[in-house]
Amino acid sequence: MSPSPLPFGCRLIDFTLRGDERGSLIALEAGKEVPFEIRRTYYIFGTKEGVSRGFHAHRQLQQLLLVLNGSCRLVVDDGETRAEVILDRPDTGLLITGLVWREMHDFSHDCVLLALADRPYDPADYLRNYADFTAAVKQITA
Ligand code: T46
Repeated sequence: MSPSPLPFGCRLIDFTLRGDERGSLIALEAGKEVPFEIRRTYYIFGTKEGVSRGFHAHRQLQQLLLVLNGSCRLVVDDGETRAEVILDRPDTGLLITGLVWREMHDFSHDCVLLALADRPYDPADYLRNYADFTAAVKQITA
């Protein structure tokens, strides 16, 4: 987990592990563990060694990211604070809301990264250029 302060709009959420003698189960419900209505889910797996992903921010999208298996390193950045978060256990998720630049690195070969999102896919919601991202941050903080 990240020992440094997280950017504005980012929060780590610990999920309740419902384990018994058979193994483990985690339940995620909108309005409970997930603080928004879930409109979309997607997952990233089979990421090739050395490949990084992301490198964008979202104008509106809220997401909860967690690994179902394996690990990866996330870089999150609100234009002022930049932090690294290692996701390596299925009982912790990273909530990202607001204007946050995100990058994903160091995927383990067995990593399955799950995203729960509050909106359908919309390419227009992406800021794919860091300069456009910082300009958008300046606009909302002006
Ligand atoms: C994010 C990080 C964590 C779709 O058709 N529908 C979808 O819902 C998504 C997420 C992607 N796509 C298509 C668009 C691209 O042709 O799948 C392809 C790969 O998407 P992208 O390059 O955006 O993937 P990442 O890993 O760079 O970013 C993704 C999410 O797009 C993004 O919202 O926050 O994971």
